Amino acid sequence: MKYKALLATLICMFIPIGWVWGGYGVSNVAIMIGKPTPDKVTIKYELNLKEIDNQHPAYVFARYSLDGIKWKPIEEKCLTGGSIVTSPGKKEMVWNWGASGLKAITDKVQVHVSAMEMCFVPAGPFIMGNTPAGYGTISHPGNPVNPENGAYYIGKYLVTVEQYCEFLNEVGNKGAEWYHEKMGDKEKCGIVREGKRGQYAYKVIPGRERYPVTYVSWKDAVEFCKWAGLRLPSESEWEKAARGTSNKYGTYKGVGVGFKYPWGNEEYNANGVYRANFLENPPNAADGYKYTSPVGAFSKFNSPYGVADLAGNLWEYCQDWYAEQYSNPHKPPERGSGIVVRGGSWQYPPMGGLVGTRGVEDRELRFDYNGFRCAKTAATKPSEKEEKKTKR
Ligand SMILES: [Ca+2]
Repeated sequence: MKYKALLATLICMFIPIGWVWGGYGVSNVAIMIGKPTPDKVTIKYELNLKEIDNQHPAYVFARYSLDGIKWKPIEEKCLTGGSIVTSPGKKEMVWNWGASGLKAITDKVQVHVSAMEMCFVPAGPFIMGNTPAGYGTISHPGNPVNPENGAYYIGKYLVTVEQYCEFLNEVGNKGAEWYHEKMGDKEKCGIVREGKRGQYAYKVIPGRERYPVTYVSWKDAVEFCKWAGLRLPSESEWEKAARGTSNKYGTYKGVGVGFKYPWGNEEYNANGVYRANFLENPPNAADGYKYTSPVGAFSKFNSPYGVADLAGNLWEYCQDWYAEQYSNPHKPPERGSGIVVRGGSWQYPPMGGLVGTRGVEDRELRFDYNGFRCAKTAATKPSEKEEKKTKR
């Protein structure tokens, strides 16, 4: 028996390709079963996302399979050293597989690791909705309110064709529920499905990897977020990420009103420089894009927190049900007839990109002008927890 265990360990140290795999932003995944202790697995990987730092970290998430067919997320609570990573390079994390509910682990275990760029948004109030400065023009933004979100992370980019394809392949047969053949459109999305029912495989049309995924419904988006251990942003989180709290253009109730567009208050085409992908009339493609643009194509014009493409490209799904007026203090309605979308799109005029502009969408329909990005609540720092305890 001892010999077998040793052999298994050796095999795992030189594990064949295909047992472990790095998705978007990750390569050279290797696992060591029984390291550093028999009840743990060490997962080594290389993080290739170069532009990350403390304020703009990578979110790293892992999944495992015991049979190569069914995949499960390795939850954050079972993983040490994963989740938020602030520099690129060689990394490792430790999986406490007992905490994942497993009684034993064999050398058949497979692990996938992927990453996603995020931006940190600190806790604190901001001004939401239309203000005297006129930061929203349609859909009854109502009186400005100043919700106070906790700290959170929001996806730097819209979820891409490449990332969504990873999800579809990994959820196997269930992927069929979250795919629509319109996603095969090579100008507007770019995921094709091959194989028979029950054995589908999904492929990215070459060149479409970094375009945002379209023809996803709100429900598809929610499933993707769950798969990644994330969630959709609330409407107020979305808007804070877009406008910030700068007082350069005034304050309201003592809080900076932020910007009119994610990049500032200059018009979308000031000095002949296009800052986002909108529908213009005429000519339609003056900003360089007739349909969607690759994520980050306007990266000089990111939001105050570094978030790309919040204006234009695709309307973005929020977690919240839509109500015509905000309540004050802000609280999204319990139910509604549709959910909130934000930011405008490639087929909507530039007013869609004003930070206060709101739209409403059905939860189940799929269009070529809607997409999404993920969000995550930021963990309270241990020091802050301690401080609260002491105060009590
Ligand atoms: Ca355009």
